[in-house]
Amino acid sequence: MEATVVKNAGSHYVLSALPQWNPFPAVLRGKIRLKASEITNPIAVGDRVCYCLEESRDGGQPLALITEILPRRNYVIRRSTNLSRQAHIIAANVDMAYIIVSLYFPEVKLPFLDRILLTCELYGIPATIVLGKTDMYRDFSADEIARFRSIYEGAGYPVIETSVVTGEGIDGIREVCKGRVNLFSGESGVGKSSLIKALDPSLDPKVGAISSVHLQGKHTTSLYEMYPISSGGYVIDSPGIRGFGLVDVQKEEIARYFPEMLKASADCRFTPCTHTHEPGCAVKAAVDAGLIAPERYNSYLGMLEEDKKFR
Ligand SMILES: Nc1nc2c(ncn2[C@@H]2O[C@H](COP(=O)(O)OP(=O)(O)OP(=O)(O)O)[C@@H](O)[C@H]2O)c(=O)[nH]1
Ligand SMILES: [Mg+2]
Ligand SMILES: [Zn+2]
Repeated sequence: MEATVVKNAGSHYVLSALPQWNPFPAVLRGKIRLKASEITNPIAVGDRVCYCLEESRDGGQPLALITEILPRRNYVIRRSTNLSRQAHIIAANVDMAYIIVSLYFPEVKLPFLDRILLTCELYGIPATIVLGKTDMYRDFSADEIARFRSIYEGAGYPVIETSVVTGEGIDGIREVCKGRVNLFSGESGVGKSSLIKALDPSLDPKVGAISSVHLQGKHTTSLYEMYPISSGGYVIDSPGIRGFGLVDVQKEEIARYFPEMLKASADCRFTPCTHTHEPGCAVKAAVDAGLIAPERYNSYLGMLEEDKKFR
């Protein structure tokens, strides 16, 4: 029998035979061979698995045993830091990744956002950016909101503004979530769990306060968990991401996963071109002409630098 992993609680799992919602517990017994030994979790939320039922010895409910992980269509992975060899699969078989950010409390750091976007590109997962908590800054940050939009729409990503306080953007997200498995990702305190609650008030993921000292979240959500949205579709809530080390990408390839740089690079005089010092570089020309946002280009340079340090 087949089912989807909807919750990963460390030693045990919860499965559901999607698109049905019939969550039931399951365990992984014995060894499922890991392809890459440096991956810390063999099974991630979103994985399709085969399971069998084992009669319980005390006459209770039969127990579901996971016997096989079916091949993944895609997955999102990160290393906790670039120094660590250990990687963690955030979620598998995702139709859309929503990267949730806010201009304040906590303030978005663009290089961090760009790393998550790059990872989505690397694994072929379409990404949408959610600029949340707009009720907190809409009145006095119109310029910053416009700048943010122009950077990311210019790079080819949809940007949706939301607030769970005013309800802005919630209907729109509800609509695009339908019929899909959606991942909500982003740093702690940006409002991932709050957004799930706003999409479907019958759901109750834990929501935590922002630390008044650090103006950051307190890592309230600690597990990956999929929720069925009553209007249709599924959302995976995830713990806030701290650092986002890149996995599986060679330095020469990084620029290919910035969609706007990939497009411009067709006209570079040299191939390969690192888009740093080469004469006739079309990417640098596009940055100079204001067609590629300098913020994005700087994120790219930062990734190259970091690559030099850690490899
Ligand atoms: N004003 C305002 N506050 C919000 C909004 N969305 C979330 N918050 C607040 O932000 C804080 C953090 O919200 P959570 O939903 O717990 O954030 P999270 O992203 O799930 O955080 P982690 O689980 O720690 O990763 C809570 O105090 C929420 O009430 C919003 O749209 N407007
Ligand atoms: Mg949360
Ligand atoms: Zn170039």
